Amino acid sequence: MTAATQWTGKAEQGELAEIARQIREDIIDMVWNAKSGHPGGSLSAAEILTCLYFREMRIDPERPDWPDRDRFVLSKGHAAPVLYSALARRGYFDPAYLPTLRQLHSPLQGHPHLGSLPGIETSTGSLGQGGGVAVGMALAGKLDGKDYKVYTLWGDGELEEGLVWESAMAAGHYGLDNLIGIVDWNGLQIDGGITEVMNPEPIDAKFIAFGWHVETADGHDPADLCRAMDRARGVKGKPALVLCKTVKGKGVSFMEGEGGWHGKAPDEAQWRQAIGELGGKAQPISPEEMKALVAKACEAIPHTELRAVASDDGAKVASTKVSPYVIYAKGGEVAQGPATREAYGSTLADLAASHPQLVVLDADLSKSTMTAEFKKVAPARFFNAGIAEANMTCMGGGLAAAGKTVFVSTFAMFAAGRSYEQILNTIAGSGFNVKIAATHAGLSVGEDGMSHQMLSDIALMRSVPGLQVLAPADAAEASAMIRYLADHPGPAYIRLGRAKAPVVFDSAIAGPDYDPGQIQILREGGDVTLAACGVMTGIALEAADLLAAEGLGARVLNVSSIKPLDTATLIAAAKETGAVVTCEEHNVLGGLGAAVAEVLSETCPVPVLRIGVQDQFGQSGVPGSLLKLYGLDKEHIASLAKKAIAMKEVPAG
Ligand SMILES: Cc1ncc(C[n+]2csc(CCOP(=O)(O)OP(=O)(O)O)c2C)c(N)n1
Repeated sequence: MTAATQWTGKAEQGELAEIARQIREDIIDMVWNAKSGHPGGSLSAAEILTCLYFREMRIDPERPDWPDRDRFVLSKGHAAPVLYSALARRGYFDPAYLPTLRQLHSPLQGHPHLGSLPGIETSTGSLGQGGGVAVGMALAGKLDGKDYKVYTLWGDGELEEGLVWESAMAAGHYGLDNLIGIVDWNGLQIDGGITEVMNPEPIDAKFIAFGWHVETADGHDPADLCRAMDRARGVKGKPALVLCKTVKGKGVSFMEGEGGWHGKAPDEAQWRQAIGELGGKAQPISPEEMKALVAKACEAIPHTELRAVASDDGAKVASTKVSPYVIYAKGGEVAQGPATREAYGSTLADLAASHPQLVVLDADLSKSTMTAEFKKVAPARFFNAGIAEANMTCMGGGLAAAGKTVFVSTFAMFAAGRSYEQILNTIAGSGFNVKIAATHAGLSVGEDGMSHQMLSDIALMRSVPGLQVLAPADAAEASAMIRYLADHPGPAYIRLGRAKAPVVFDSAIAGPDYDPGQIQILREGGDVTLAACGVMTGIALEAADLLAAEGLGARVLNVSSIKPLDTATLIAAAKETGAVVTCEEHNVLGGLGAAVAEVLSETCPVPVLRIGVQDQFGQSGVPGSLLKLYGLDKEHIASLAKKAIAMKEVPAG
């Protein structure tokens, strides 16, 4: 690699070609040292990023978080080498560390990861997600009255992703003239030419039809590119696209226009040849030098560690007292109160005035999710994403990136199902402050039947690192949770119901001491533990009454945080009662029962039996009948509790 040149301030037009040359040399060197990576689509974008980072964007490498900065989202995240080189050459970090790309412990991950390197605005790599994030950032700019611009770079093959068009539609709909999309129009994807694999042409006409202004440019001519970018910056009332004609592998003779160089590293001879063609000098790095360089990079580049696992770091101290907020009287029937989604809507509306950073998104279900309540009182901070849940999730990420506390809402089926991978990669993968409020979860959706009864969301969501997974027992607890989430940054999933919910808690539970990470003991008992969440908590209390009538003491736990799980209180209950029954309105695979069984089998093996849907689909019916049909009723809980008690009495062996 040549000397660690860093440019400060805006480059002169005449310098741009030299900067792009340097970036190409970096790309080849990085991929050679990594022995893997994506040279083709990085080389094709060298002038595009040069133009952005050295002429167009209002940025300050000394202040990567400067609120007024222009933002760049590399939606085609596999081109990380070109981004890393541009950031380093522009002064975000020392270019000497570029060769550590993809090495274990290096902050230069294979795809951009928010927090690993200064200047990265969001985690990307899963194609199609950058546009929605850029839309969210642009919406935040409008909300805050800021004049920054948001740029996002798509690959032309990436345009085959439906999600790109969801974001393009949203940008057009909201008239985001602070958003500039760029397409690296190199004509190749992995399996061949874009027109052979799945033709996204005509690209310009499609964007125009989505309400965009379109510029075209020679993506390798810095002057032409900058002119097109300048024109795009000046567009008013609509988003602008700069369609950049490029050559994949540009600058290296044997890579140019060759699809095979999409994701492949050169061998030594090819590396030497490529560096030579680019006018540089091949400088090998020994394994020892590389190790030392990674260690230095780790120290020198400010970065956060990859987010820690949050599965068992809930309450550290076991709860010992029965919750003072339980209002269900022994021996009765739990009264039915408001649905948890009703509490969601009214609490959001309540918080609107005191939380000016609160923003709410919905996907054409605001009257059902109850976010319409928030819209009534804070219309400027409510955005409808249309029937485009995955894009809504990404938009939430972009708004959160700009400092908003974001609640995104739709039915659990679409929140956790349709948007699973956006939650995983964009929201949790970036650690964004986005709360996924998923209503209409579980069997109690009722008559809509199977397609709307999400029974797998807890399983999906608890496997997302760093995501809090909550399921309130009733409306009072749902309200307490929403208040808590509004004040505690970080990604979270909250599972809410459609139907009237059993009333378990007094509304006073929503006090400043409320901590969803703490299991609440609802009833003391020494013979068996009933660990429940969501609507099943109230039913578990009724089951405890049935057991009491037979002289059996059931300790009832409200495990409304499935992750992090309050293992201290759970293990104490398992030890003291010797048997556990879990109760959830969810598939028995992967949900609360699985979480409890995992912890107890590793710490305190006692019989654990699971009430829930037995790996089946639901059907239409009224909620109460459905719960009974699938065995989610007090009689079945009581009978399983007796079975669990009998199991602990069987001598081992
Ligand atoms: C959602 C998703 N699907 C598949 C991939 C695997 N993948 C990585 S790059 C790529 C081809 C991208 O082609 P294009 O957008 O034209 O990028 P370029 O040629 O500019 O590198 C594919 C399929 C991915 N990263 N994300």
